Amino acid sequence: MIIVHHLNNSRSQRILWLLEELKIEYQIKHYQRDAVTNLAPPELLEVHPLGKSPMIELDGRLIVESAAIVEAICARYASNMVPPVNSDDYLSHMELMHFAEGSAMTPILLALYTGRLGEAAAPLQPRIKQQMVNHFDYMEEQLRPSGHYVLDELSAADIMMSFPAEVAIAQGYGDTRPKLAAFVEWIHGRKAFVRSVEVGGAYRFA
Ligand SMILES: N[C@@H](CCC(=O)N[C@@H](CS)C(=O)NCC(=O)O)C(=O)O
Repeated sequence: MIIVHHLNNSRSQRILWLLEELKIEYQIKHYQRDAVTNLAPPELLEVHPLGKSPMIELDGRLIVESAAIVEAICARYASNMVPPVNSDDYLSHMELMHFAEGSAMTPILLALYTGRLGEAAAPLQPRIKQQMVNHFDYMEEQLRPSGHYVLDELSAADIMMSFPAEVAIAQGYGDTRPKLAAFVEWIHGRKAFVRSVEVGGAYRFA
């Protein structure tokens, strides 16, 4: 049995999307962001010292970090969503699984936090903006003619890349990145994604 500790409007949405795609039975424990600070509620800290979402329980084992969660679910239920270990595609898979959180989210979060500093952050903004553009260009360029990352059908990398791609589109970077815009449109049109929003609660990037 899988339990998803799901924070509204968060990276946790892609875990619900994956589980809906796989039609696996699971339960959701819902957590709501604070209306003023937008931070996770203290209840998430009672689950794990990081207090972040997503987290899942897989047969009683708590797993944190989106990429580890996606890998664990795919290893158990959907090995076809990860390329064979010794293939070149597997290296591309690993690169993007790490890129999605380790690289793409860095300028996104820097922009979010420095945006609250007003003029004090002005000297940092050109570098942050340049890094966002660079990372979003790479995300555009890495999409295959089929519209997917790594494989020509839905794979674990698509699940991980969905969140930074959604942020890019929501922030207006899709106008000059048509493949990225089409990728997000494709995700949002999938029945499994629509169901994931129905069960997860309103999602501002959908
Ligand atoms: N690298 C982690 C990031 C987890 C993370 O930062 N989650 C955010 C939601 S998008 C969160 O829980 N934020 C609430 C808070 O920090 O209070 C992952 O991919 O799971």
